[in-house]
Amino acid sequence: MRRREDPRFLRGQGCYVDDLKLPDALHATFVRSPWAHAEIAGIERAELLALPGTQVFTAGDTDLGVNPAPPFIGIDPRMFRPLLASRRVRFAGDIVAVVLAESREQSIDAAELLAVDYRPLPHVTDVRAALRGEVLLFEEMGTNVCLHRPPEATDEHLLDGCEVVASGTLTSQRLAACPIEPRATVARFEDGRLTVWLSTQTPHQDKMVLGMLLGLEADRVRVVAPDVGGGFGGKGLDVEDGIIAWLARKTGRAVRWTETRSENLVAMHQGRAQQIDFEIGGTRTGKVQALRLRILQDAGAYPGLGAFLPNLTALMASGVYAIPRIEIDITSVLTNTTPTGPVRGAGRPEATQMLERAIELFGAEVSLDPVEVRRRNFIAREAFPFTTATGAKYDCGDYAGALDRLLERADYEQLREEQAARRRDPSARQLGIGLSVYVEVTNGIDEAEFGAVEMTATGEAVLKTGSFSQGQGHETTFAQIVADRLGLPLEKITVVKGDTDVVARGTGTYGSKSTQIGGSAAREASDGLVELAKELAADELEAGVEDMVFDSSRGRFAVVGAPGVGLTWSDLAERLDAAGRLQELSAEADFAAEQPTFPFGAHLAVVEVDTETGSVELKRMVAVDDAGRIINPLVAAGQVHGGLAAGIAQALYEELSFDADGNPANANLISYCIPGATEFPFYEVVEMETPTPVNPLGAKGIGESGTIGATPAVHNAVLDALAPLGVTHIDMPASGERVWRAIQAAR
Ligand code: MCN
Repeated sequence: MRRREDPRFLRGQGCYVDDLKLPDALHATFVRSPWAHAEIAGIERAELLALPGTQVFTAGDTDLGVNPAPPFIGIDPRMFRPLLASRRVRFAGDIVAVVLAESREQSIDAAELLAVDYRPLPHVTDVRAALRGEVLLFEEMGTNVCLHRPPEATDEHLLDGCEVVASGTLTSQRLAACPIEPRATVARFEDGRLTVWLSTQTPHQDKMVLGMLLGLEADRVRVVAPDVGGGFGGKGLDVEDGIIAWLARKTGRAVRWTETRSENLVAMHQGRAQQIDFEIGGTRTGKVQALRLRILQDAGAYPGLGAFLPNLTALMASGVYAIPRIEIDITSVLTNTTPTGPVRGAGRPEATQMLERAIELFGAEVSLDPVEVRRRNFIAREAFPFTTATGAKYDCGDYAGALDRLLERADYEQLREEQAARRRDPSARQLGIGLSVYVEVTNGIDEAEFGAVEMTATGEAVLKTGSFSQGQGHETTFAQIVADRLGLPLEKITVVKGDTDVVARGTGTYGSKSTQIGGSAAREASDGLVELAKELAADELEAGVEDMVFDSSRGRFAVVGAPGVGLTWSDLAERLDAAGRLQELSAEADFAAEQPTFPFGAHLAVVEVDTETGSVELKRMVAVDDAGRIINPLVAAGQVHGGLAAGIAQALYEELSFDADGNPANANLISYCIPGATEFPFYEVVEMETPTPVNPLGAKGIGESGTIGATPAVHNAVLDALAPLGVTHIDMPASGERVWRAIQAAR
């Protein structure tokens, strides 16, 4: 089944926030700090205000306070981010003022005229240096550490008794989510009510936070998310949106803002930025017994979700392996950089990247092939449900099965033979074969989702879902779920999402949770509607409800023993509509699962490395991804493809960095190397379905799986190619100059 939404997108008929026509709207441009760390000594606005029709607002002109971090993280409120910086800026991109004008061009020109007197301060962009606390972002705190979670009980003897111990550091570099549509916001305040059109993943949560920020009751706020051109974890209510909404109320005019690509690359939260020191120990026969981790998270200038994400890394630290003893210390630290937060995978890729490197190093120490060392440590197929030493309760899995399928498809033995042949000729481009076997958590914080199904007078169904699609294809897959339960053709199902006035409640889309909870809610609401309709049909047909049967292949209600007597959905809707009772033909459900789900898979990458230049070419990418029962194989494969691209990109291309002065070094798509289709081989995707017992669909999430598995497979492949040269460590992105330098160093 092809995606129903694609013709709209492909023909340019999508409607994004920037497409909304509001002729009377003021345009906003943010004035952002060019300094990583500075005092604001003064702001001179006379020249700017000389331009007709311009207004400027600094912290002192607003009554906006701080943007609180989510309460569950446990951050000291003294570190919360002011919506507008008042006395100090803490990263290049911090907002100092916002300028309004009648056109976008005018507001950009006017913003250039604001003269801000900055007194630069010493800055720190390196997380280990920030930990030392020589430069402090909040002096009153006396530290840059915003969150520290030591192990429950430190065991100095954790690795005692291990015959072999391997150690290292995995740096998961800073990444940009890089949605093709940057952030965009329009706000209007009319008759005491705020409407905000937002490019977001989470309309209902944004409505709640906007109400809190502006002191508005819930019924005074409406959030509408029209089409959204990608989020990848990066989108949700941000400080800019709070300011735009405040300005709409203040000025009484609609206010709009669409960021530029460069603004997006310095101001939207960034992902990963984690370093993990690991020690892995076990027996000489290759059985892992203990793992000790020290996780250092760069939270950026102000702590938010980024500070929390290493908790998910810790949860997933055992991966697909049965490791009896695991000890983890988490420290999140502030630096003078863009704040961090979720980017596709959000905390879980780091765990897999570390573990799949650690298991390789351990395997090398005990002279086992990468396949064999993994096999000796897998959680066995029969062991599920399985609780890891870190407390993750895995629902179901078959890791050995995934690896077997992968190796068969890739023809592993033959690949190793080809590699050996290349190694006999040092002038040849060397072949690297990299593996990863992963498990990840979806719906990780165990949420509920809302769904309602209503019948129209013509017998068509409308699903209102609290999930939100930024490109995942819910208009197709959620409609399939409803069509299947109601026995209606897909064309008769409409999926409505993203408007908080129309959809009663919701949590949105992230953590690959939509299908398992939003899809299950859609299913339960559909089933509820069928039960209701049975009663209504029984009334109409003057039969007992116990005698009604529903034929889900045709969407028809009939009386037992009298198959000729029956009503289709449209018959029933027509009758109820005529009686003014159509609204009775609707049902809703809130679906909460008992626990998260744990999709898993195995990936294999083949790279060719030119050992003279360091150039790396990815030749093959084979992927087995098991997300339980699949609703739509084509959509799921598309999700895997996108995920693989993102995962490969981290291994080989993408990195956000800061120069010695704390300037962002990658504020455009020339220097931030997001790859395109030409950089990727054809993917070889192998299907595998292990339905989960956790929800009625048997579905787990698939939106991030490809990303999580691919990065370590490709990273391992590059190191595998370089192994004969003595290279044992290389940071990502592992290609080009970095590979060349590693080779030189080893020589
Ligand atoms: N699906 C399926 N069978 C399953 C699981 C999923 O057919 N067993 C289908 C779903 O019905 C849905 C799609 O695959 O159409 C993804 O579903 P799911 O895994 O439930 O993930 P979500 O819908 O919750 O999407 C979130 C996930 C995340 S966290 C990021 S980040 C990400 C991703 O999806 N961002 C994306 N994929 C993206 N794809 C696009 N195009 N744009 C983004 O911003």
